[in-house]
Amino acid sequence: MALRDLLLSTGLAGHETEILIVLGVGMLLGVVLLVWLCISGRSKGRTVCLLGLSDSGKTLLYLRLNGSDFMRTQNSIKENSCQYSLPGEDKPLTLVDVPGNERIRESIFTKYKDTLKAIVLVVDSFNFPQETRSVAELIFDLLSDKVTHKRKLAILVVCNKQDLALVSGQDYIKKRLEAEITALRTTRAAKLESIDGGPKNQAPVMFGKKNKDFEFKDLSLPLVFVDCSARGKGEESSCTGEIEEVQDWLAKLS
Ligand SMILES: Nc1nc2c(ncn2[C@@H]2O[C@H](COP(=O)(O)OP(=O)(O)O)[C@@H](O)[C@H]2O)c(=O)[nH]1
Ligand SMILES: [Mg+2]
Repeated sequence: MALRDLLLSTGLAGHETEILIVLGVGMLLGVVLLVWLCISGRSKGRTVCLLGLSDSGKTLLYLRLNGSDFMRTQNSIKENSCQYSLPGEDKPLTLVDVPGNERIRESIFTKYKDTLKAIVLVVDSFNFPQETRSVAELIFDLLSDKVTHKRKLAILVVCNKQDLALVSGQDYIKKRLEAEITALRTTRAAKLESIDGGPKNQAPVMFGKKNKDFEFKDLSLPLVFVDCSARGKGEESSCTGEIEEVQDWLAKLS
């Protein structure tokens, strides 16, 4: 009755059907917009995973980013996660410290894939000469993953333990990894061909430039190397981590 009075007063009486159609379409558009906002909001994601081999210093770096003093850490089979606030940003990032064990790493990483924004890949610069191949394989797997490219993940390679004497710096580590990934590209491609008669069936994502040695600068993703010491120098009781470059990089993730 009230609606009819309203329509009479606005001269729209007799147009009830048209008005209902307009209202219905409006509501439908509203629902579609709401669903789209939810999906796109989720796909933006704010998770940053700390990945790396066991003992590279992921957990200590994670604790340091949380403002912690030096702590003795233990290998874990469960991830740690926390909210990490950025200056001038309302929404915090979710930092996830992913255990280094390969099998556990894969299952936990898969759990966070859909909300990933960036990866912090921690490298033990001291043990790097013995671990070059394993670190290269980890980066290779990450760069061949569709999700990495689809989500245009930002990647930070942290060359940790720079407080120790005689460690390799980021320039050397980067060059060695480029050479190792170049070699891996050849062996992996040959392996795929021998398994299923050609790389087309389950071809991983190609990265870098074709017919050219692999170089990080050829990637279409933002990938940066930094030196870091999650431990810092001096006694355990008083050492403060040198992690500013990691913090600066995180602060630039918007
Ligand atoms: N010297 C030195 N030791 C570190 C540094 N970061 C971590 N560690 C040590 O390396 C070991 C493994 O660290 P942890 O954070 O547990 O490694 P994760 O297995 O990658 O989580 C621990 O004994 C840490 O104290 C660093 O920057 N310098
Ligand atoms: Mg750990």
